[in-house]
This record gives sequence, structure tokens and C-alpha cells, in this order.
Amino acid sequence: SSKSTLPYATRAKNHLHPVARRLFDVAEAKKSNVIISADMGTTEELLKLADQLGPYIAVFKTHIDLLSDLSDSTISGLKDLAAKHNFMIFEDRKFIDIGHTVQQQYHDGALRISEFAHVVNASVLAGDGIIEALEQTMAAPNFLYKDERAMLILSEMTTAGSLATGDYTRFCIEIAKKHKKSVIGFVATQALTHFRGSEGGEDEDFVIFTTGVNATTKVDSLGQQYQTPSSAISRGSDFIIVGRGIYAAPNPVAAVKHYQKESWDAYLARTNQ
Ligand code: 5FU
Repeated sequence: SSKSTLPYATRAKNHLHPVARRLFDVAEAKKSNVIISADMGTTEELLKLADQLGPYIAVFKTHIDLLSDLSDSTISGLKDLAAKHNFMIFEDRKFIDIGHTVQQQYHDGALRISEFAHVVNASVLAGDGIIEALEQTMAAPNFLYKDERAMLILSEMTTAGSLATGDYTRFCIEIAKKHKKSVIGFVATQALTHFRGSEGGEDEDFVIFTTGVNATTKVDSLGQQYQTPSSAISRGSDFIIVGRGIYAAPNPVAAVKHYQKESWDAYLARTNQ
């Protein structure tokens, strides 16, 4: 049977990776499987959003390169708010280069991603060397955040005409299975169990983060395609990622509460609770 029918609490107990355990613990503690996609342009807006929405979210998703004023206070402010509100941070950087380059982009560099992001994602367009490179950095003996960092493979995308489908998505699963020390799951529109065949091992519990979620809109003008929170969760998503549906709403706090309730109720239904 699929892991996605198990409660987060059970998955938290059984998961091999400490970052996945913590994700499920946070979800359970806050009764939230919502991730805000905080696509802000300044540190002030970013930190304000994190403080306002912090109580209602499990994870705060950043595109740190959107900030025009990234500085020490951005990073320390984010880390303080993550501690204050007990949320995790996902940097949606979509690493895609050769191993040597992504190590530098992940650790140090201008964006300092390894310092603040518990979770990052990578595309395997270039093969699994990118995963090995990031895993090497995450597991280095002198790496400060060992056991507190993990990654997701970008295995599907939500845009019209996406090429990340079929055999490509299947390849992502093969790579994930081989790198369970660092890969905890996928960015995907649904559980990927239908690609896995019958050999899905008992210790296999991939976490699914789902972008392209909006309660009221179907598309944007640039190819984005949405499903609703309850659709995403019922199809096996574990955490829904919402950007404009929340931060561009007239009242973002009211909006996040709405998304939190809809997706938590869908999770309870899926897990027969
Ligand atoms: F990998 C992906 C994808 O396939 N679709 C996405 O929409 C990532 N995203 C991100 O989720 C995108 O870069 C935005 O940060 C966010 C969606 O924002 P929206 O305002 O909810 O459309």
C-alpha cells in the first residue's frame, strides 16, 4: 500500500532521514501541510510575510535570488523567524549545472543557500552527478548543518508543455532510490507511485511537494497551471505550495488559514482520520 495513506506522525517515526522526520513532525504539530511560496522582492517584505504567515505554514519557500537587497540580516532574520514559528525553509533554486558548479552555488557563493535552506531542489537533466555533488557537500565532515539538510528532485513541472514527464519522471525516481542519504522526495504534481511499479520497498517513503496550487484560479498568463489544494492532496501530494493564491490575496492571513484548512481536511480524508 502507498505510504501516502499513512498519517504524518507515523511517517515521522519511521522515516530514515532526519529532515523528512522533522517535516512530518512540524506538519503534525501545527496541523499544516501548507508551504508559502514567498516570491518577494525585498527583505522587508519577505520577513514581514514570514512573521505574518509563520504560525499557519509548515515550510517557507524562497527564491532568494529575487531579493534586490539580500544581506546578513535577510539570512539571520529568516532563521530567527523559522525558529520563532517552527517552520522549515525550502530554497527553490532548481540546481541544474555540473557537480563542481552546483557545490559552489549551494555552499557559500552570493546566495548562501546551505546556511538557511533545510531543503533544496535539483533537476537531473544532466544525470545523477548533480545529486552526488550536493550529497557530498551535505555530508562533508566539516559541514555545519549535517543531518539538517536534504533535497528534492524536480520530477515534474506545472507549466504548459513541460518536458518533465513519462520516462524523465521515471528516471528521477530511479535516482532518488539510489540517494536516500540526501534525497527525501520530489517536487511533483502528484504521488509518483504509478511510476514505481510493484517493487516499491517498505522503506520507501518519498515526500511530495506540489507547486501550482490555487483554490480559485486555473492558469496565469505565462503558462502556469493550477490544481486546487484538495485535488493536490487527494492525488498524493504531502505539502502544497501556494504563492499568489496567498500573498496576493486581499488578506494573506485569512487566505493562508483557508488553504491550511482545505488541505489539512483533504489530508485527514486521504488518511482516513
Ligand atoms: F518547479 C516549479 C513548478 O513546476 N511550478 C512552479 O510554479 C516551481 N514553481 C514555483 O512555485 C514558482 O517558481 C513559484 O515560486 C511558485 C508558484 O507560484 P504561484 O504564485 O502559486 O503560481
